[in-house]
Amino acid sequence: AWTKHQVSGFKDTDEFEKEVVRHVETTLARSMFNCDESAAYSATSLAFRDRLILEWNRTQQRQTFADSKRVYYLSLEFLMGRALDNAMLNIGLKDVAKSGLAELGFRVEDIIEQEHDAALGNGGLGRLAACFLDSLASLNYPAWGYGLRYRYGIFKQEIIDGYQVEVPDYWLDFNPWEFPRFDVTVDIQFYGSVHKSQDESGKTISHWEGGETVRAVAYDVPIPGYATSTTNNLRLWSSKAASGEFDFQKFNNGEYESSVADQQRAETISAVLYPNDNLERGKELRLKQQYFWVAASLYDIVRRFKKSRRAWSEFPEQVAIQLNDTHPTLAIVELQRILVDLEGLDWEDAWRIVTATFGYTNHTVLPEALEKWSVGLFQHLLPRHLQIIYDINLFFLQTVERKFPNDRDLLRRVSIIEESQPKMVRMAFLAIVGSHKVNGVAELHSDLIKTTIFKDFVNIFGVDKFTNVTNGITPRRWLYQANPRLSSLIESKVGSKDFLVDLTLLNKIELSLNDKAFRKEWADIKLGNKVRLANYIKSSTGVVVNPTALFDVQVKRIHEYKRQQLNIFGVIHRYLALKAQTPEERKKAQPRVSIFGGKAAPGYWMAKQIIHLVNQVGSVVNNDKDIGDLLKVVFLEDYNVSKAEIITPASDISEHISTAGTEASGTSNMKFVLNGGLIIGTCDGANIEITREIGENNIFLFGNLAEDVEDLRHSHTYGSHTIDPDLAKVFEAIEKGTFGNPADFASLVTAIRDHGDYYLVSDDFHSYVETHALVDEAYKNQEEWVTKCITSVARMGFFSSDRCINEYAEGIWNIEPIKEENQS
Ligand code: 26Y
Repeated sequence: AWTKHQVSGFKDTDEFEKEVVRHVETTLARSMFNCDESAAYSATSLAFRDRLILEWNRTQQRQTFADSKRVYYLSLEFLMGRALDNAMLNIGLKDVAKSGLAELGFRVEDIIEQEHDAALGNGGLGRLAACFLDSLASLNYPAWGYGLRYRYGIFKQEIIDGYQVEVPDYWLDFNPWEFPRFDVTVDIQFYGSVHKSQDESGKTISHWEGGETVRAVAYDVPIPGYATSTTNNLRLWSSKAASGEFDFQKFNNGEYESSVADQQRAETISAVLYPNDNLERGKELRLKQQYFWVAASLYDIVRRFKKSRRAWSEFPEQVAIQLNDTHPTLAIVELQRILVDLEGLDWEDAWRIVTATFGYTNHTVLPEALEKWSVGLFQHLLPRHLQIIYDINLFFLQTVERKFPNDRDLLRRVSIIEESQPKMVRMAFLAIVGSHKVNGVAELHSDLIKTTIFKDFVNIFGVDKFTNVTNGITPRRWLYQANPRLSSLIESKVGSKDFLVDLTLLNKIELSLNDKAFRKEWADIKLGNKVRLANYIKSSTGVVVNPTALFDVQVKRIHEYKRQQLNIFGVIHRYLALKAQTPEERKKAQPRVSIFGGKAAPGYWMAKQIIHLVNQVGSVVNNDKDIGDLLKVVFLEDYNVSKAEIITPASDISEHISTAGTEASGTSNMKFVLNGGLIIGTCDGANIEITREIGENNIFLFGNLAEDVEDLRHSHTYGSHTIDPDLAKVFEAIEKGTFGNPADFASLVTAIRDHGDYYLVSDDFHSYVETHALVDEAYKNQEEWVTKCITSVARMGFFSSDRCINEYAEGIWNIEPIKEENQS
């Protein structure tokens, strides 16, 4: 009977308008007479949210009835960006909203602009998690994401006098996309001590007692699939004091400050996202965040499983848990604790369940990014977990010993506990031992982890435990949403929007390669996107750039291994070369705009120096009358997801130039090519597979190969290290003060000249500069260039996150889609 009361949401412009007005006047308690863009944004979002939540309910019901296996994606970062545009497009009602808003006196673009990015992540790893959620829902997989509801996401970056300044990103003022679930809470324990007792049969039982308790409260974010009613859930945990708002005892005694302090201490756990990307810092609060989130999520997952009244042995047939890097590795220990201490299972039975449940994705081989926690910190914060880790290690080392007797050095190398001073828990090793599959994120990376950092584990567990799932990106956000004009041009050639759900259909546009009108429209769209970016550059930096110049883009986190320093040294080299030319010679030069963007971790000195140098070079070059439009250099502040949606479609060439063997995959490389830009890159990460797909004529590769990096580094330290002569001239210019006080940039120069050039900037410089010369020449032949771009886009089908998620579903999770009956 209740079905006849089910709300169905709006279907047309009229109904949409009614919903918006209703939300303005009731939910927001404002009158339509003073409805500004911000209120219109809120009301529009609420109208869409209502719809989503109905779909969400039906999806959850359907998935529960189906009673099949679910996947849980555990990630400390979800870099979602804006939700409204994505929801409108995935639901298919953007046109309805556009006309409805127009009738109310608003432009849909302005309303979309009102939204604050959900920036709960640092970079690639967090954005990958967001693309995965979109694909999981779009492919109708029963899946939940679990993360932390940070009060402050990644900081906002301001550039002041050429330096990065960090400003807090408070984003929760009014967030229509989340549902607090004050009834879904879990109390999480920290500190305390462990006591043992014996049951009737003489079995030892461990009790973790005392310490302090913090309450986790669930906030749910609906995740709409594209062109499907499936709406999955992202559950984010927020921390608060477990004993209610105040300690009334203290409050009654007049100790107001201290009663409030307890509450604030609890709320600190989910207060802020750690802004380090690929750099581990070993802070207690970070470990607290990890356990808080993992324990709440597992409690939730186990609670759901228990409702089915199945035997524990069936847990892995109902539940797959994917660990996004080692950050959630404590989940392995926590599940073992639940099964052994709380549910009374035998250690071996429990461990079989645990290892069958978990999969671990590695995202980096950089030693400074591998998580390690001191045993002392563990003992203090999570005493029972430390015992369990020691037991896991003991049993693991026993099996190693049986397989490879008398190899003491092997045991030392693979031990989960590093016998250093102080002793450390190696989280990656724990993740490998506790999972049934370990995957890298691009072919080269997956090969590298097998032959370097996890080599011993391949010998111990066999090679089949290790696999590759090359990353992907969602074409919904990164083509349909970010580049609507290109998307509809492609649609006109493919004959439908089906390429948005089967990206391999892009190959159909290669048939139109010689279609004049198509090529003209293609070039026109790129120019339009460049004009839009040029306007943005003007309004945000004041620099005027010529939209017909070659746009050269490097936007990503600032890191020495990603080599923005190579890029800016290359720009300086170009500037010096232009300066040395006569005005007549300069006329032949290809005009360029070098565009940089990205955040530096607040404590990463070298990264901040790089930002400063880029800005200093910009202020010299951009004001040099000899140079004019031939070269402009801009640093776009506060690079984030919504800015990426403007920048990516406007690129002619983008830079993916990490030292070979250091970038696990990269995902922006895929976004740029999908948007009709070419790339210059090293043989690293997914660049290699992109080359294989699009053809080597369509990419500008340069530099040393991963296999030669070790020898080169060795020769820097032990041989004679000579700096590339062109790079030496760049250093000379810097040291002469061409770009301001040379002392400001001394560390960037000496890292290369005097401290071993770990990232091989000098070794790759010549090849880099030469390859950029090839880019200039190629760009001058616009017909050839457009051919390369169209051909590349046509061949990018492989890099959809849909393909990627299907590989995880089949090869690691063993889950099946659950579709609504009447959906095709
Ligand atoms: C330990 C902690 C400080 C830490 C925090 C964040 C360690 C690593 C990270 C983030 C890593 C990250 O973003 N890695 C990137 O993952 C992408 C998705 O797989 C890859 O494309 C990219 O190459 C890799 O750098």
